[in-house]
Order: sequence, then structure tokens, then C-alpha cells
Amino acid sequence: MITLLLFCLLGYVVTNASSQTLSTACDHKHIAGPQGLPGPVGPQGLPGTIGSRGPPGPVGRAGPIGERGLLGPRGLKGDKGDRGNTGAQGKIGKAGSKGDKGNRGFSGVTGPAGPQGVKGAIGQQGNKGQKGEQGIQGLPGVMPIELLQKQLEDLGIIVRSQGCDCSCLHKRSPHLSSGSFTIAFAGIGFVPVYCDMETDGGGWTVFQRRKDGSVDFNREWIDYERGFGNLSGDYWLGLAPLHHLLQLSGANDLRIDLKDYSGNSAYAKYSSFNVGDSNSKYTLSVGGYSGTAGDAIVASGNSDGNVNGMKFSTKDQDNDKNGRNCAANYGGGGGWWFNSCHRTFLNGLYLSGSGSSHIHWYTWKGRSSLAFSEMKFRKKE
Ligand SMILES: [Ca+2]
Repeated sequence: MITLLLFCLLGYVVTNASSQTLSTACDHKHIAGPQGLPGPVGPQGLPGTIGSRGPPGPVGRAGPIGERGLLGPRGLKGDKGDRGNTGAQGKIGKAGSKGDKGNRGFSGVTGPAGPQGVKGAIGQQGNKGQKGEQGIQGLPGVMPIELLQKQLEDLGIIVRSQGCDCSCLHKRSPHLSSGSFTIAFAGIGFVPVYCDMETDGGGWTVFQRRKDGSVDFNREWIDYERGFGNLSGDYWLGLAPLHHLLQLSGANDLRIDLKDYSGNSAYAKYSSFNVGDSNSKYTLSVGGYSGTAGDAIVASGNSDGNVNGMKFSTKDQDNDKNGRNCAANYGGGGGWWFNSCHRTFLNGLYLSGSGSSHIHWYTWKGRSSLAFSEMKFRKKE
């Protein structure tokens, strides 16, 4: 810019009258006159004044990279950092040495009583006593079962036979009267039973009877499992022996004889009958009704009362289908194969009148109390 300005100033002075191009370039305006004669050379002009300082030039290119500086002073200590993430789980260590033996535990609760043992052998004969007055004739004394069997078999009576129940005894000795018998079964032991040798051809093993209310049927599971009562009176054989006897017999009929307080009688008979083992809670299987009392066990007209396929329940063991405990709330404490709950109930309260907790057979007498019931089974022919 400075150069251009100087050039323009010099050009104006030297060629003022003839340089149109410079005048235009330097942005001065002149009007050309008529061409005259050349004049004499004039004196040298005075030096022009120094122009003002031009604006700064453009930024130059970056210079070459300098050498690495010296190590600066050590910085100040920084703030403490955040806690790091949890590390990965380590490997399982080796097993430690065996610990000391623990203290002795508390004594366990006493278990339920075991089943009744086998009757012991006869004791030694005592010393001879003084002769007394003659008494009334007594029952035969206790003697070894083999001797008793032989003596009675000599008389034509079988009282003990391996694995032979009432139907078997009846077949072997048709002349036998109804009564109590002790039968030995391999693997089970001696089972006292009552045999009905008259009804419907005889040979029935009775496992339930109500006749006078002398035995309380308001009982817990253990009693219903083992049995209670008197063979010739009110009596429950027990679920465990009942199951075993039915197993030995194979296929069985069930018969139930009933009487009301007016002396009327009726019966129900079923062509299939079984009771499962303790694991099944002695589940009842029954069917094939015939008789005069109506079918109050399976087809009573109320599905809640169908007890075929039901488990046995007692007041202390609720295996029924009801939201409550049928035995405790509707059965007077007696055990039975309840559904939700029952249309017949022969282990109920031995009372007159009527009620669902009384002994009753719905299809015969509704809820009216019955005076007699007897449940029995017999091996099929
Ligand atoms: Ca229940």
C-alpha cells in the first residue's frame, strides 16, 4: 500500500498532464487541455512528506516446533477418589478340620403303645390246696392253644385254624354256632373275632356292632385302628385287623343288619367291599348294593354322602372332605368314612330320637336313631 501511494504521488508530479491511466488508478480527477509546446525543464521539486503507517500485515506461518522444555515442579496432592467396585468372588477355601462332637440331644417323646402281645404260656402248677365246697361248673381253663385245638377238634369243633376266618370255619364245620373265636393268622397273630354263623347262610366275620350303648364310640384314631369293645356286645374290630382279614380273604361281600326301636329290621348288602391299609387311611371301597334298607353308603341321593372311596376319619384325624372335622362336629366323636359328611353313620351316639350324630341309616329311617347295627364281611364263594 505504501509503495502504491508513493508511486501515485511521484506519477502525479512527473506526468500530471499526460498520464490518464495513473490518474485513474490513483483515483484523482483531471480535465485535459489543448496540447501546447514543450516547456523548459523545471527545477527539482522538494521531497514529499512521509506517509502514515499502513495497517499490520497478515499473520505469518507457524515456526518450527521448539525443543522439549525442562520437567516442571511436582503438582499439589489431588483429592481422594471414589470407592472402587466390588471385586470378583474368590475361590472356595479348603475344608476346615472336623469340629468337636455336639452335646447329647433331648429325650424324644414317648411313642404310642405297641400292639397287644401274644398270650403267654400257662404257668406252673401251684401247690395243692384244701378241698373246697363244690361250686357251679366253670369255663374251661386256659391251656396251650394246640392242646385246646386238639381237644375241641376231637369234639368236632374248630376254634383255631391258620388263616381261616369265619367263612372258612363255617365251611369246614357247618354245625358251628355263632360266637367268639380266636383265629391265628401268619404274620398277624391271634385275632379275636365274632362269627355270625346263621344270617344269610352264615360264615360272616362281624367287625362292628351296636346293641345296647354299653361301649363309648367317642374315641380317637388309635382306638379305631386297633379295635375296642366286647366281642359279644358293642364292638369295633379295628381297622388294622379288618384290613388284614380282608386281604387274606380276597374278594368279600359286606352285609349290614339294622333294627329300629320298634323292632323292625332291614339290611344292606354289597357285592364288593375292601378297606385299604394304614397308608391309605383305610380307604373304603364298596359297591353292588342289594337289600331292604336302601343304599345309604354310595347312592343315597346326596353326593356329599357318598363315602365310597373315602378315607377313615376320627375326631383327632381329619381325612374327610368337609371344611370342618365331621367326626368332631357332626359325628358325636365317632370315627367313620366321612365325605362331607355322611348319609349313614353307625358309629354315632347311641341315643333315641334323631340327629346326624346318632346311629342312623338315612335311606331307611332318615336321621332317626337305630337300636341295633351289625357290620360283617364274608369271603366270596
Ligand atoms: Ca375336614
